[in-house]
Amino acid sequence: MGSVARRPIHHDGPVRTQVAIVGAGPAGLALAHLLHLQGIDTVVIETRRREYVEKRVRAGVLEQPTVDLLREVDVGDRLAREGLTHHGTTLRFRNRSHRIDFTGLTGSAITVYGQQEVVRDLITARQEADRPLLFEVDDVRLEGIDGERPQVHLVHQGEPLQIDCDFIAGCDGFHGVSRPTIAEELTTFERFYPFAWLGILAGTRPSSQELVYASHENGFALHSMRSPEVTRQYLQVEPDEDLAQWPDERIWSELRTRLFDEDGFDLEEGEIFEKSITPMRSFVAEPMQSGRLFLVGDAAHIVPPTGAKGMNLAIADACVLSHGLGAFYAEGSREQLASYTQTCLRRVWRAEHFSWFMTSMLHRLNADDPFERKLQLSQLDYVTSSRAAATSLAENYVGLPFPTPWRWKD
Ligand code: RFL
Ligand code: PHB
Repeated sequence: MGSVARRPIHHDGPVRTQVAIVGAGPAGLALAHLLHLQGIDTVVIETRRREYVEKRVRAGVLEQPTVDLLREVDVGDRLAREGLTHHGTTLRFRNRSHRIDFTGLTGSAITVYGQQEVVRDLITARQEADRPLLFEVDDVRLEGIDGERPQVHLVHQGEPLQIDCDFIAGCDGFHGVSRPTIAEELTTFERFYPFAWLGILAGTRPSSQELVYASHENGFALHSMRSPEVTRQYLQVEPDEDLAQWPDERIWSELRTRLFDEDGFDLEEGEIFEKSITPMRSFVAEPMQSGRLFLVGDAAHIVPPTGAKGMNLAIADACVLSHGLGAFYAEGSREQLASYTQTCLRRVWRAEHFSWFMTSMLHRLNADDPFERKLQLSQLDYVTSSRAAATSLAENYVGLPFPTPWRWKD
């Protein structure tokens, strides 16, 4: 099936909408929903199949402000039923566990709920609103972004289609077309890390109630989960690691070693039904807008997954853009749109710093440099023993407030 709205898109002339949204990941779908609730018309286009975006396994941690927003805009019912609320997390090093009490320190919590579940809930909302969401589009090109009437050109179901709009939201992820369209105007800031994550999904029960981040001499490991029957776990590996070198037994053995706790941690082993390798990178493109094109989410910035921030940042950007577009359509005000980049970037850079900090503190860096390891252990001792340091970590992890409300005015 190529589209979600019950009313079909006809190919006999340009389609007109207010905001064309390129990409149906968390950023694009959240933006579409927030604009719909403000009465702003959108068309969402996506290169992949619906089944593909609904099954793509990625993030799993929602910050408190993300959860609050999803609930406020009525896409939080299943999240409330199936999401796992965690009031803290464990940092494990020198084979001992140290809990960071998020709720005790900040009053907030995080929710473990798969990104693909958020995507499914938002697609359902789009379908219920009967608004257009075109899957499997090809040859997407953005034109006229410096004028008043930008256009998106694409091919849908074998036919060329032109979307005329007031604004384009580039929500097409790190490998999309939006950022390259304005590449010449962007300054980029980037860092590659000399390691990757091998991630698994396994049909095993979580061995602890909360996530465990382990910093071990063999490298980093993370014990996470998706449900009471499914765990999501990660191992630090070489950046060019070959999955074929990681049969199940090696993965379990390495997880056992790195997650070992002197006081007991019974890692349940079982069927691994998904394995993948994720490179680690930090990236920011500035500004996040040019003319009538706005970059949202991974299209503008990437964080390494150690801080669990990527999807949350994408939804925060969507919230800021929804607020700005709301102001434009309600009152003709351009001020909020003009400051979109500035409003987003302050929080984006905070998350960039936090993700870099968590990554640097927890991963095996240079094995030949014992000085570096001593610094890491000192930092770990500090964040797990000082209330001030633990509060800072907790405050960043549960999520700082979104920069704006999603709606212009009630
Ligand atoms: P997405 O999700 O990449 O969606 C972009 C969509 O655009 C489509 N697309 C196009 N559509 C139309 N025309 C084109 N020319 C197009 N080109 C591309 C794509 O098919 C896609 O559907 O970006 P978005 O919406 O900005 O969302 C960002 C998040 O997906 C990402 O930041 C997170 O997954 C990162 N992340 C995590 N984030 C968290 O908040 N918490 C976590 O716990 C967390 N863990 C993770 C993660 C990412 C990981 N990987 C695999 C990178 C763990 C991992 C392992
Ligand atoms: C996940 O469950 O996929 C997950 C959890 C925490 C992270 C990254 C990923 O920091």
